[in-house]
Amino acid sequence: MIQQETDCLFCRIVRGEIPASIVYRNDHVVAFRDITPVAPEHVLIIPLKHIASLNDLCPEDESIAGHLLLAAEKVAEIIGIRESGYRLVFNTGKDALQSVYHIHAHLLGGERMGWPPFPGSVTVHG
Ligand code: DGP
Repeated sequence: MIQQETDCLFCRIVRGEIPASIVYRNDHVVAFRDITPVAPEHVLIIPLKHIASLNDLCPEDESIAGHLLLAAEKVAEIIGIRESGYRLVFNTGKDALQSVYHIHAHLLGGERMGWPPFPGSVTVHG
């Protein structure tokens, strides 16, 4: 039995209660198109298990973390950007603007990106 939350938006997508454009699914993760894409290709990869953020990932979730990364390459292949390249982003917490508290990797691609991701910003340590 996979641990889920009744009211979590992404748990509801996992259960099929909210429609989503599913790109890939296996016994551990599901990948679907972001409703507000910020790149020509923008897919979210989430675990079936409800885990709020990377900060809540436990040692027992090690295999889930691996499945998220393994799914990224499969999704990239399916949507045709495996060779052209892609970026994975895990927004975590308020400074990163995480808005849905169910771990998700944003898989972004489909055009040449910039690096660093914050052009013009000043790096402040401490
Ligand atoms: P983040 O800000 O990192 O927590 O990203 C959450 C993403 O979830 C955001 O890019 C928009 C997306 N999103 C929010 N609600 C829905 C939804 O109902 N369906 C889909 N497909 N994506 C959603």
